[in-house]
Amino acid sequence: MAVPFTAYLFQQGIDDELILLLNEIASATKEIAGKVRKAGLLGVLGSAGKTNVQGEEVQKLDELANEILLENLKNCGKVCQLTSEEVEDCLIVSESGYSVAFDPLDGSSNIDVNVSIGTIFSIHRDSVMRRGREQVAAGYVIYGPSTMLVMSLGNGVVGFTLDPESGNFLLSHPEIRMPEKGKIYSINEANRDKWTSGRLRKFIDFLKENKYTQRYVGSMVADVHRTLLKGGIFIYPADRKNTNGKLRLLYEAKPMAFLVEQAGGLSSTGSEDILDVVPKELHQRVPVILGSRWEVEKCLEFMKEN
Ligand code: AHM
Ligand code: MG
Repeated sequence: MAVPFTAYLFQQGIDDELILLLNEIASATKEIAGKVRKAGLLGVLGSAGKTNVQGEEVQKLDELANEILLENLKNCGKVCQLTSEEVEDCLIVSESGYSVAFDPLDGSSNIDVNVSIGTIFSIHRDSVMRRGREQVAAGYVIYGPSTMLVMSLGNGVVGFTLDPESGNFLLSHPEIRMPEKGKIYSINEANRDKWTSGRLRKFIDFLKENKYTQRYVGSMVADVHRTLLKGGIFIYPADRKNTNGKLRLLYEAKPMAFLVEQAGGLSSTGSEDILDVVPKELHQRVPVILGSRWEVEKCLEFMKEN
């Protein structure tokens, strides 16, 4: 019998506060998974008719997922600060404890078309405004054909699959290690002419010449999940429209970079390791390059060439 999530946490020698907090995240995401599964029947598809702090259109399910996470985490008694993609300011809950940054429902453009979406979370002691290397835990839940919770406590990466019968997350991937080199690149190539780095175009051409194939879901959780399991490279670069890239440091780039590096891969903004970036703003964006060591190193070599 596969190990249930809570039993796994008790085996890790982490403090009870963190166990409780991670359990809260697991139960909130199970609730979100339930809504996602029945979205077309619950009348929660489509736009909520407003834009968020970042000027992006908010979907009804974005809002619902955000409320579920905020409610669970505010009331668990272990959290001092909460930061969400959907909320402008950091919510101060208490003086000390853990801080959580989350993207309640990543991949918003895929909600209405029944394509994988997810929740991403990053946990620090006290403040989220810390370098990614200092995360005590990070992970995501992918709402795909299976619902999976993938997480790192800083000692490798593990994956749990939600068992619909028992309603438990069960350990299905006890050790996720990325291949050193893959065969897939993942980037929104429609933006090619807008990328600010011409050298990135050369790198993508190099991958094509070397028989790589392309996969791009447009949900970071799904694209990173595949990259973790199959290797290769995922890139969301700076372009003329998004001069620092599109993805947010605190609840997209930093937790995913932590997972990738814990699984033996690499991450970079193009100029430094994502895990070394010191956050300056809550909703700060950074260019993201992450994946297998071989491809990320090769990409950085190309980016440095004149
Ligand atoms: P979201 O948090 O509003 O859903 O936006 C983030 C998403 C990522 O999941 C994905 O990697 C990216 O946006 C896709 O953007 P694009 O459609 O520009 O390729
Ligand atoms: Mg997102």
